[in-house]
Amino acid sequence: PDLFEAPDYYNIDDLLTEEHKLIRDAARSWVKRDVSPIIEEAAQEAKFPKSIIPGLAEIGAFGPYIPEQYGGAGLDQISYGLIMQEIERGDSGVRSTASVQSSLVMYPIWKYGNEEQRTKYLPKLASGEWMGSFGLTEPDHGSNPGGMVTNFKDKGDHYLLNGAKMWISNSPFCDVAVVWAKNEEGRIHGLIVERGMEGFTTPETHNKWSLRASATGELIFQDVKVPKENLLPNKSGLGAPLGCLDSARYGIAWGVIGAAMDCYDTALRYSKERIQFGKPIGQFQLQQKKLAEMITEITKAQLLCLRLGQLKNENKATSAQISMAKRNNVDMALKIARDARQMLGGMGISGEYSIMRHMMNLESVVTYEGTHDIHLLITGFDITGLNAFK
Ligand code: TGC
Ligand code: FAD
Repeated sequence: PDLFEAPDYYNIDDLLTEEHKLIRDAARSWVKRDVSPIIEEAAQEAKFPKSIIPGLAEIGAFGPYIPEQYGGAGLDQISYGLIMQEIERGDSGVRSTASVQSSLVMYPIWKYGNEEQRTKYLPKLASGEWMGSFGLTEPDHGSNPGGMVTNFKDKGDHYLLNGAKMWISNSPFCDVAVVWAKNEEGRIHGLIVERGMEGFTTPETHNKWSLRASATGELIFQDVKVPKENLLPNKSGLGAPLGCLDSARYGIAWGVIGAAMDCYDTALRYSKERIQFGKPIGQFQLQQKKLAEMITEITKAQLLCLRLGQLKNENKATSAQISMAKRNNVDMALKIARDARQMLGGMGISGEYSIMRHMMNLESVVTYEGTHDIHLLITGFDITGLNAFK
């Protein structure tokens, strides 16, 4: 049974509205009922559990902050964060699916698309009828996406797209892909590529030890004819995909708190039940130190996210502020997962508990959406004005 109890050491619930709590609790109940019972097996078998797609749509995880007129949930940024937190308490891979759909597919269509594109794609993406993926990373361009070589040429009545994207979440089953490619002048644009277009394939990447319940793959384009109406008209340049990443990174900063909470809660419970040397292991100072540091770090991460959420709601959050929260919180969650795993001794490596799965998942989360070191350099640039990337 899923015994999870969410820690709230600083009564942060008192700072949330009734609506926030209702949305959070609905997501929490859904994760308990529909994700926790199946997720371990899905991860062991390395299969994304497609059966949860309607549930994700129902809790508002697909486009939480996209206006209701386009099928989104029309919520604020704190609600979005709370939904991500609850989903990632279940599994980072499930949160990945929701992050990609919301912030990397729906967001660019909403922000950079025209009205026809919004009405054609957003309602179907919000309901989960269509699933999306986001193609930025290439085999030779990960941290440095500005160097991408995927390109398209104007052929009069259509564009001709060539190139390849790698490490793409949801790629093996996506119906649509928002793909970033350079035009003949070398300017980056977003194109909506649909499954079924000739020359477009999505091979799955196997052999992952992390994010096993999420499907990852490539996007390959060989002379794909993309209709001209599929180009996102309202923003171009590297700032366009980076703007989507701001929204996804914000969701991750909240999401990983969920994974950390689950590891902490499991270790705390275990420490009171597991007897060694005639005492619960939670009575030993070394184990208390781990738990006390975990709850301190979770509380700090919660406060960071809440304040960032307020800034986001007021449209005042900077990209560098988001980088700081993504970096700090993922690192916090990963360290907690490692400590919690040790606290369970041998049981810590068993699939009977969620900790090892969280720990392995978080190795992807610390790498994708900008690595730990890239985010540090973004902070470094912001505070010194000196750019380490140039
Ligand atoms: P740089 O010259 O600094 O910037 C180019 C243009 O972009 C603007 N900009 C931003 N705009 C919006 N949001 C941001 N966060 C922005 N950061 C920069 C910038 O002002 C500039 O605009 P303009 O008008 O002057 O042209 O770019 P750079 O080439 O030096 O690179 C900077 C760097 C390294 C920080 C950036 O490229 C970066 O963030 N790299 C990390 C790559 C990354 O995060 N990839 C993620 C791929 S998607 C993914 O991982 C999904 S996982 C999903 C899941 O499963 O959850
Ligand atoms: P590299 O860029 O080659 O980095 C290797 C190492 O070098 C890292 O430690 C990095 O921090 C360091 N490094 C690089 N540049 C510098 C520098 N200037 N200074 C100091 N150190 C540096 N991408 C998408 O587009 N869409 C997706 O849906 C998506 N999903 C993903 C899912 C998974 C499971 C994973 C693992 C990745 C996913 N990614 C996705 C790709 C992800 O964003 C990249 O892996 C990430 O941006 C890092 O790129 P890279 O793997 O090429 O590493």
